[in-house]
Amino acid sequence: MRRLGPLLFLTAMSACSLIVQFDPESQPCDASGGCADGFSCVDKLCKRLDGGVVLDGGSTTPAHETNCADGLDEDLDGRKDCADDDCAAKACSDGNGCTTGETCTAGTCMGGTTMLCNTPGPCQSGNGLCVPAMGRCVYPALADGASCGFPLSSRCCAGACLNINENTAHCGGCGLACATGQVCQSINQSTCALDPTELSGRCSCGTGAPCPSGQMCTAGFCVPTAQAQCAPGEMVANSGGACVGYCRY
Ligand SMILES: [Ca+2]
Ligand SMILES: [Ca+2]
Repeated sequence: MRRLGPLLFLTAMSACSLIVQFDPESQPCDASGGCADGFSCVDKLCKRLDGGVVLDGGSTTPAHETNCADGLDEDLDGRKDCADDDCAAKACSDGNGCTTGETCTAGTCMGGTTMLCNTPGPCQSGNGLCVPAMGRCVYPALADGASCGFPLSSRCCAGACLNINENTAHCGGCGLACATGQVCQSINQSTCALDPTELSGRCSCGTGAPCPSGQMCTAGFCVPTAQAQCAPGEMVANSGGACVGYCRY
C-alpha cells in the first residue's frame, strides 16, 4: 500500500490537467467555428453564451441586429442595418433628411415619404423644396425694402411683409420708428406725426395743438389738404366723419 500512494497522486494530477486543457472557455477559434455548444467565437476566442449575450468576455454582442439605421453591425455577423436579414421591414434611414418612414425592403432602405414644403411667404425666396442635407425646407429672406404685395406700400423688413405707410416701427422704410406718441401717416407720405385718431385737442386746432401731418387747420378743425390724402372711399370734408383715419369730426 505504501507504494500505491505516489501513483494515485500522479493519476489525480493528470485528470486535473486534462480538465483545464479542454475547458471550452477562451479556446482559440475563427469565423468558421471551433467553439463548443453554448459558446461563440469573439475576437478569435470562445466566449460562453447566455441568451445570445456573451458572458465572461468583457464585451457583449446581441444575437440580432438591434438598430437598423445606425450604420453599425451590432451582432457582428458582417452585415449591418438593412443588409442584415434581421432588419427586414424594420425602420431605417436612407440618409435623406427630407424623407420619413423608410423601411428595409429586400436589403435596401426605401419607401420613405418625401417632406412637402409650404409655399414661400411674401418675403421669402426659393422654390419651396426640402434640402436633403439639412432635412428641412429653406427659404432665404428677401432683402429689406423689397415690395411684397398689396397694398402697394407693403415692404419686406427682416423677412416680414409690412405696410410702411402705417407701421409705427417701420414708417416709410425698414427700421424707421416713430417717436413715442406719434403714428405713421398712411396718406400723402409715410411720415411720423401726432396721432390723428386722438381727439384730445388734435381735431380741434383752436386749442393751439398742431394738426397731424398733411392736414391744416380750417375753421377750427384739422382737415386733409387734398383728396389724395384720404384713404380709398373717403372724401375730404370737415364734417360727416370723412377721413376717419385722420380726424374724427
Ligand atoms: Ca445596425
Ligand atoms: Ca448585423
